Amino acid sequence: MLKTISDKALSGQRLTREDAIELFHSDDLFTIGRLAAHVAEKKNGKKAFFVVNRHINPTNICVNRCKFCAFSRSKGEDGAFELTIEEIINKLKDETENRRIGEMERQGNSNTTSPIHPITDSPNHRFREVHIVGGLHPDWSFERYCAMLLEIKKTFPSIAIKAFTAVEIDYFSRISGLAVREVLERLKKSGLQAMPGGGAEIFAERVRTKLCPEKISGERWLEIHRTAHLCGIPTNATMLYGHLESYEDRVDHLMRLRGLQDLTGGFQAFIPLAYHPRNTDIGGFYTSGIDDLKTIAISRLFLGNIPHIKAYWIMLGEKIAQVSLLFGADDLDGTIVEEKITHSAGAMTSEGLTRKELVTLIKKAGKVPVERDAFYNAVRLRARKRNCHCE
Ligand code: V47
Ligand code: SF4
Repeated sequence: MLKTISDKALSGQRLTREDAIELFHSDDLFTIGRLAAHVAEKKNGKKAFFVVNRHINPTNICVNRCKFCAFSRSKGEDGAFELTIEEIINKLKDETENRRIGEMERQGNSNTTSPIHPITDSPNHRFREVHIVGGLHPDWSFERYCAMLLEIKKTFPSIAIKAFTAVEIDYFSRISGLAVREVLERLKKSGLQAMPGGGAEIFAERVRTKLCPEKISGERWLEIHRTAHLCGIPTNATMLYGHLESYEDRVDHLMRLRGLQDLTGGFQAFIPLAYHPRNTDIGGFYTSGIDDLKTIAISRLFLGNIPHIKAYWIMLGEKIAQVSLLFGADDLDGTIVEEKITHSAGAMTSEGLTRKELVTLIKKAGKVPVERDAFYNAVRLRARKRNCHCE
């Protein structure tokens, strides 16, 4: 039944809108998965990427209050929080110290007051990336965000800063009176090196207005990513699925991303985000494992021009994320450390994984773990064990 689509995928031809809709309606998960795995292997071989990173949410106070978001609060509401720049720096310092100490202990040196041994300060055990996203705070100035990045970069020059969704960039433009391009240039000067893919949700207007009436439109989201790419800032793209959208809406979303990527080539990875229903205004259900795997696989098949498909283990669960590596995904994201957005909405995963746990998940899927930086460069290519680029 999927013969024509299979032939296209195997010969490297682009799938059409109709092909993708047919795949979403198909029950033949194994065929779809096998095709996606074939395409993924052609792109990235047996490699599966991961990153030693940390998520930071500077505040959950947000003027948008999207209907699917259980993380945000209004100012003064119970559970609202705001981090100072010093608190953000301390969170990063704590983790850096913990990693160093943990490594010393593994080497039988638990004297934490001794100077840092060069091996314990090895690239393997340092954060490569900090991922910063938060609410649209009604009182914070754009200067405060720039100061935050400057301080992080000054304190941790080797950690790449991936920060702020297009929704935040649009907000910075409005509160500062600067054009989006100027906002991005200022942030870049302050240390911004990449942007995450959040805020895309689902572009289709009919659904978007129900999900997040206050949020920027899909067109604006795409325009901001286009500008970021033109400024030399690589970005990711996401799609929130499993709520009110139809398969047609999902395919429309993928088509618009593929179209922009044709123009700029600036997307590094696509990340399907599985909707979590707890404590949200729209309620609904968790996604199924079948839908998760199918969505990953179809994304791989459809988005031939985006290099990486990320299986975000926080939302998929460790086990489905691991299986996704056999269904077209080639990246598990990272150690994360502290995750608040999905956990506010009922995520059942832990808030972080260790580097070793990520390596084990990948190896047990029969893939070769590759620790990467924020730009998909392997951080360490020297293989101590056969088939592994990261130990
Ligand atoms: O923008 C909010 C989503 C996003 C819910 O680019 C929800 O590398 C599920 O974008 N159920 C933030 N999802 C997360 C995100 C992300 C995560 C990891 C890596 C990257 C990357 C980006 O989470 C939000 C929104 O789309 N979200 N509420 C919810 N109830
Ligand atoms: Fe605010 Fe983002 Fe939550 Fe929407 S999803 S309410 S913009 S924090």
